[in-house]
Amino acid sequence: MGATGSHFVIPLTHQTSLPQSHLKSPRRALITGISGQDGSYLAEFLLAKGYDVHGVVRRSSNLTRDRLDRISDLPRSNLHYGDVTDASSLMRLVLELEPDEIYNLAAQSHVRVSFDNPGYTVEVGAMGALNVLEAARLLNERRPVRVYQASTSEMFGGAPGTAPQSETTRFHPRSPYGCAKLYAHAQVINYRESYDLFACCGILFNHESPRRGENFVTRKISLGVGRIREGLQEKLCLGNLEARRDWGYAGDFVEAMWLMLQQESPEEYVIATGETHSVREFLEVAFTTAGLDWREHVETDERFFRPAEVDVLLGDASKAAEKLNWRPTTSFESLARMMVEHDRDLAQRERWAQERIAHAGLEK
Ligand code: NAP
Ligand code: G4F
Repeated sequence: MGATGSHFVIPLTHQTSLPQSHLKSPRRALITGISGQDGSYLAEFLLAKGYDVHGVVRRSSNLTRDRLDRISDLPRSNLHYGDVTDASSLMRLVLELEPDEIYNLAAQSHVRVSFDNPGYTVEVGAMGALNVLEAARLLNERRPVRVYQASTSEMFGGAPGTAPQSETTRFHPRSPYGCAKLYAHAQVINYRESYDLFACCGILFNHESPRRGENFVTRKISLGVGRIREGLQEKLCLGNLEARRDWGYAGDFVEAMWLMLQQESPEEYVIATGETHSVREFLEVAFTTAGLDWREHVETDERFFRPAEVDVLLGDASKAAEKLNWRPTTSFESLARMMVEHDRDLAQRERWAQERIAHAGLEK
């Protein structure tokens, strides 16, 4: 039982990872950022493949582990308190666990927030990745380890004329977040070339799901649609509606992370759907799904615009299709509908809860 009661944090001193038994045991993966959208899907994916999954979670005053509910009682799931900015504890964890694969997903991943907190974003995204690489380098001297780094299409910057972006497109990041990720990306290649470390970068374009953080645009919209439909709010305030993104489904994208680490040699791969849509188009599908007209409910607010915008992202994932045999399975429309249906359900439960409280109040 974990330190938190209902969750499953195993104290480090209770780890069972002895090197002698390692050869016979299932493959072991360590995921930083396991409590995030991608971390939770990846953990489920790896558990289904028979892996022992270990995840790094940060201590916070509020438990943020809802996305891990489905796996929290499974015997092969293990959580450890840690932080990628804490190099020594990360090193200790990696050397004690001796994972076969490390997935570095930890980041302050919100682009707008990175303009407000650039130092922190760089500390986690850039130095955190360096700490992961250093730990992997030391482990690699003892036994082979493979590393996945969560790179991003934000590194391209989306300048006119650059779409579709592929592995050979020039990088031109336009946010502290993008710059931090580009540093990490370059270090992965440097560690590969300098130390013969099996380390890959997945250059992932936007991917969403019902588990997406609530302040990213697609989830903000699907949550807003649900609440407007249930009469819980009237308006939705957004920023730039003209920005275009290549939006895929997170459940599809985590498979690509794993596939990269199963190849003979480590390389970079763009992972994308090959379609681009504007925020306005997402609004259209999301509101129509709930029988609403977005023009009656959406307002724009300066607060949600960015000092610099990435105008158009559109990925060319033909290398991943050819070498990894990876293809997205979820269309833009299905993704938007999936998110709206999930969040209508949430809003309905919120309304019922409010009605029960109001009703109980009347009975007093
Ligand atoms: P997310 O939902 O924001 O999750 C980020 C995760 O990182 C959370 O588990 C968070 O923990 C953890 N984290 C933050 N700071 C940390 C630290 N100092 N030490 C350890 N863990 C820390 O992001 P996501 O959408 O799953 O994305 C996963 C990764 O892919 C990120 O690196 C992101 O930048 C990158 N990426 C995402 C997309 C996308 O469209 N989703 C596209 C390209 C690349 P808490 O729960 O404690 O905050
Ligand atoms: O949903 P977003 O915040 O995602 P963004 O900035 O594209 O970043 C996401 O994808 C990256 C991959 O390309 C990841 F690396 C990164 O970690 C993150 O997952 O914004 C999408 C677009 C932007 O152009 C933004 O200006 O939507 C526009 N937007 C308009 N109104 C808004 C809003 N974005 C947010 N978050 N909130 C708004 O109200």
